[in-house]
Amino acid sequence: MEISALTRSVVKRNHAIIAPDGYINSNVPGWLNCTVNVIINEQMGARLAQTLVTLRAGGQLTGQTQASQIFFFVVEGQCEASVGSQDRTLTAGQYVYVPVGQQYLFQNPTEGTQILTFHKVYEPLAGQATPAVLFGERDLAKAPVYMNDEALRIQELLPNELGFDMAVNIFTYSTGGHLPMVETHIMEHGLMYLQGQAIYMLDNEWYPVKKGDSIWMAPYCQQWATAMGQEDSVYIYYKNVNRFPTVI
Ligand code: UGY
Ligand code: MN
Repeated sequence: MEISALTRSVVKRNHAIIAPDGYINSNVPGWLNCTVNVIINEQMGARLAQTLVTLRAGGQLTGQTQASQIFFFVVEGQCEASVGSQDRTLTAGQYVYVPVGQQYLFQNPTEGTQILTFHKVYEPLAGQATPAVLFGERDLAKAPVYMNDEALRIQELLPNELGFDMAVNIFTYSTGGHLPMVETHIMEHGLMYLQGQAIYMLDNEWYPVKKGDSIWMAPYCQQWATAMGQEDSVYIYYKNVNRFPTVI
């Protein structure tokens, strides 16, 4: 029998593991006929938000971005997306980036469609245009080898241009793949595992993680990870980029 008093989730000062077993649903105005789990937000000390939305048949997400841009990624299922003047059907692995001040509508989902969102307050940069709406899809063929290690591949889902102040990448570790060093950096991460299992080290603590788990890493939270098991270990992650690093 499972013991309901146990969980792999932890919430610490500079990192969190959020496993689905502890989800409690939120109501979000304009997001209808769906369950919304707010996995990361500023209440934790984060400077991004990450949610997971599960749509019922007839569900819809409607709204207008304000100060924050939103990246929507279809984890499972399919739905119709209307953003700006563009209408597309999005299936698993496809995404749309919605810049600030833009209306969006997601509708006609298949039952159980899951959409992951990353939100960040947009910081404009003088001389750089605010990014436009962007559609795209997961594609391992567009994921170059990372740091000369054939076991590691990263696909960048947003262009590496100064107008963007956030990156969203898909990181694939094949069996035996691991980060080449303990990373110690100013950038913050939110992530969700899309496939497989891994061991993640955060601030010198060791966590087994798997598909469906999410992780928050504050700036300077030391991090290392290795794939575990017989299949690729894959996560989609957010990172803040391209802005002046200090107010001093
Ligand atoms: O881009 C990154 O900082 C990435 N290598 N970090 C991570 O996957 N934890
Ligand atoms: Mn990192």
